[in-house]
Amino acid sequence: MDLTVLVNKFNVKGRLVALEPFGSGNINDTYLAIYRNTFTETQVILQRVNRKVFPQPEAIMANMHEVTRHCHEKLEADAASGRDDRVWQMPRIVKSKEAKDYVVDESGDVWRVITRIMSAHAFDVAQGPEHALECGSALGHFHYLISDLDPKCIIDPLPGFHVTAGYMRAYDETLATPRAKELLSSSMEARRMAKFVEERRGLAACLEKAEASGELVKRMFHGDPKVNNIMIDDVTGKGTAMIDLDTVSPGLVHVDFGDALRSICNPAGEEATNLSQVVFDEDLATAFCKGYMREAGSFMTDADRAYLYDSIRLLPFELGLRFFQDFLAGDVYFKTSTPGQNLNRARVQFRLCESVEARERSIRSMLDRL
Ligand code: GN1
Ligand code: MG
Repeated sequence: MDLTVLVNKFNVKGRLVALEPFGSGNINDTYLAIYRNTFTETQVILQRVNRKVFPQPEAIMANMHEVTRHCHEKLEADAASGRDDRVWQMPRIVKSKEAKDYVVDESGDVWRVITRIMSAHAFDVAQGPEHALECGSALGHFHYLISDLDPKCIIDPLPGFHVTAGYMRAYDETLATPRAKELLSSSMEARRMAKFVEERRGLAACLEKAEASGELVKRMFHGDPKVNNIMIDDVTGKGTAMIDLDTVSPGLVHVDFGDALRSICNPAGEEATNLSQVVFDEDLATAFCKGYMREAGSFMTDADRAYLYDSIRLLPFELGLRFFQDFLAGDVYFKTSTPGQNLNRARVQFRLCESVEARERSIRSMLDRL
């Protein structure tokens, strides 16, 4: 279906004056739509939910409905009470002209429109300690917002998401395929990376074991709190919203903590090609943690704190493993624009994991001081 026809199925006032690709997500297709009328302009985000990744796109939308309903109520109550030092925001679902949360096109794809958070931006890499601190505050505040969301309202958006042991199994299955064998035999780099994974098999289940033993308990998590899913207010420089709410579900907050840090503390970014620039920046980590603890520190138990370092080490390993497995499987999950892109993304994450390992003592002592 023509994109213009599609976006016009949603209830936005004004005339459509621009519709263009937007953002740098690896999963969904995202567009910015601008509408104007005589007096003002409305900007909204049009997205196709990736059916290859999310087995039940309708469930993603039902979840989004619940998450935004819950958080908007809380946000409005907090704003009225003057509790916060800023206006925290969250996108809203724009209904279709048939008053639905989404539109299904003729090929069965689910499309949605959500409001754009105006006068705010997300960045692909951290801009410095102040930005990192604001990212920490935004994630901590988001954890507060979703902490009392009833898990029964949420349908598992992506079975197996962030189950590292499951990614290990998928990797092992892929390794046994002819395609993967051939890729490994023809690339020394790929063999080096396979060795890197072998050396860390024991790491994969660290959080899952702690959960199984009852030391860690699932709460609600965001699932994808990377730096470009954290909106910063252009006017004040403060964190204002978390976006990309597709994976909000019951999970360990450690996964969010580790995932945010692996993204924010790598100033070279996920697509870096010069590996020597990929380092875990401890100043950014300290700033992030300060912001996070300010908003969410009161939820942290001693057991939670004991696993923070493991989460910082695990998440770059897990994402590297996911990219590497996808490369070996023929780039079927993450969007790519060049053939070796997933291999390169994996190299970056593994390098980051090594950089965390090299700084273990210093990272642990920073965490102990929180
Ligand atoms: C994917 O769509 P995007 O770019 O926000 C992925 C995350 C990864 C991230 C790495 C559902 O997120 O888990 O951390 O790429 N989302 C899913 O850039 O797999
Ligand atoms: Mg995402």
